Amino acid sequence: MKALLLIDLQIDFCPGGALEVKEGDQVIPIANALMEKFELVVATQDWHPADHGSFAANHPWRKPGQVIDLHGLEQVLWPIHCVQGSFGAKFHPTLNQAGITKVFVKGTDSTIDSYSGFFDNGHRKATGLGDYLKEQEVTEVYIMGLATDYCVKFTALDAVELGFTTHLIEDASRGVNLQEGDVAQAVSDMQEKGVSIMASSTLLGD
Ligand code: VGL
Ligand code: ZN
Repeated sequence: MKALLLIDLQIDFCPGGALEVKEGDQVIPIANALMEKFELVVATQDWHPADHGSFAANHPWRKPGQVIDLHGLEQVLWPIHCVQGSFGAKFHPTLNQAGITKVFVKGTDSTIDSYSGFFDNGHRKATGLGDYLKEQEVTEVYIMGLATDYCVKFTALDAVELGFTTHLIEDASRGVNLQEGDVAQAVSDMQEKGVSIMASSTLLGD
């Protein structure tokens, strides 16, 4: 069984959002088209409490982009984004939500961030995604979404580690590029760890 994993296709990661990813909205039509090709479509949703430790605003005098130690883990600080129940945390309005079988939320613990859709950044707690995919007898995952250099990357690396044959749909993903070259580096890191890099056209047949 194959599954399509849609990573964080939320308003805050699209242009005009709180943590906007350049051209983030351009992957939404690709997601909608790809859904038609999969029996199982799973989405992740970044879903932070307002007091989340990844928000610069929750640390005295800190600014987005700075790096701190958050309970023993290196943490990049972000603008306030994807707050539970907020407008920006919603899926992009043109995403075909009816095509999504199941949603897994992440980043719900204030004390730790969660880039991967499978585990928090300390690999302390699972979101349930891994067990769910195994229950569904999934062996192969196709990953796309936002952002290539954070949540997409760490989801793909965990997928490999969990034993899934893992594909990155590169043109259906966009990155933050906090530093120039971060996206290219993320793609090569994924490839090096066994993720196959592919284009949506391979699945869509165009
Ligand atoms: C993400 C930074 C902070 C992502 C989520 O979805 O890639 N990046 N929270
Ligand atoms: Zn986040």
